[in-house]
Amino acid sequence: MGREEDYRAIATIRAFEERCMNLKTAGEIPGSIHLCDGQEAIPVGACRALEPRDAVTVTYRGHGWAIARGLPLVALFSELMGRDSELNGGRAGSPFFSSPAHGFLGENSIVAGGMPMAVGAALAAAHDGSGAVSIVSVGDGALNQGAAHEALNFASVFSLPLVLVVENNRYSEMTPIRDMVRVERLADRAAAYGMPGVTIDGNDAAIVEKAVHDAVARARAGGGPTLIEADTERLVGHYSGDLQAYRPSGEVASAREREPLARIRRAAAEEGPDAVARLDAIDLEVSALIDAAVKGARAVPYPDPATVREHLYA
Ligand SMILES: Cc1ncc(C[n+]2csc(CCOP(=O)(O)OP(=O)(O)O)c2C)c(N)n1
Repeated sequence: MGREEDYRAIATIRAFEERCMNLKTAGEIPGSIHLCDGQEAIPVGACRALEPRDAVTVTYRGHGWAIARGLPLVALFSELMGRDSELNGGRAGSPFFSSPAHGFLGENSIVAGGMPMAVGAALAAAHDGSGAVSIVSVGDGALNQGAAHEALNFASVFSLPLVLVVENNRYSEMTPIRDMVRVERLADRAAAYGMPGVTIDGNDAAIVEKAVHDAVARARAGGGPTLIEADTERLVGHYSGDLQAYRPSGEVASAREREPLARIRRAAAEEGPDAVARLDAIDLEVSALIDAAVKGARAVPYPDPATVREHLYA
């Protein structure tokens, strides 16, 4: 994929997320939301390395994965707005989108909760001989959960077709990862499970695509799981109400120099004004796309109150 395709895919997620924040502030999205601004190159690169039969499981910071996996923007906005969307009928909201039709097992608000689920999908794929791979994304803090240990050990022992992407944005909520972990790289932990671990630049979609492609090929061939640690930085708070007082001053400004869109723009500027103009044109197209999607979502009705007791299993 070329520079402009990367830019379009990442800019679409960025614009979606920025609009989400506006809609949240305007009261059109209920509850808190967790944005992935700055981390978009990870889902964009990863999903390019997947096939439709593969299963994707992510966290509450999963809007970017849903978009990269091809879930429709109108459905995503209307689900976020609690409307009767074609995804989960407004029941899932921001942190629990799912769409099996898109190979998207869904988001999960429980830290590391997606990992045993993804192992289950990998186990099913191995059992059925479908050749499908299960990919799961979690944050750096999630690797300290017991469920993460159990999932990785199980996947390794049974050589399951699992790819774990750890989006290392250096914070677990408001706690820096360096205060919680005594290994230099989270990828080093892979050795304890007997699986390969790699650390990559998560702000470059092509690098992510290559790493996931290699891990997927290994998994499909029966080689078992891989842990990919993708370095990145979030440009916004942990959640929509986070004032980020715990972040050193200047940290976000310096992250803005390394974020994926800024990098692509720098490369275009070196090439010349035509290349920059093409990116500007993409920005306009993306903005129109998002405007239209929000308009479409606003036209979706709210669920019928008479259905409130449907989909309950307790
Ligand atoms: C089991 C569990 N414990 C605690 C929480 C509260 N919580 C929500 S997000 C979060 C931090 C997770 O950080 P990380 O895994 O690094 O992901 P990031 O938010 O940085 O993407 C915590 C502790 C939770 N949702 N689930």
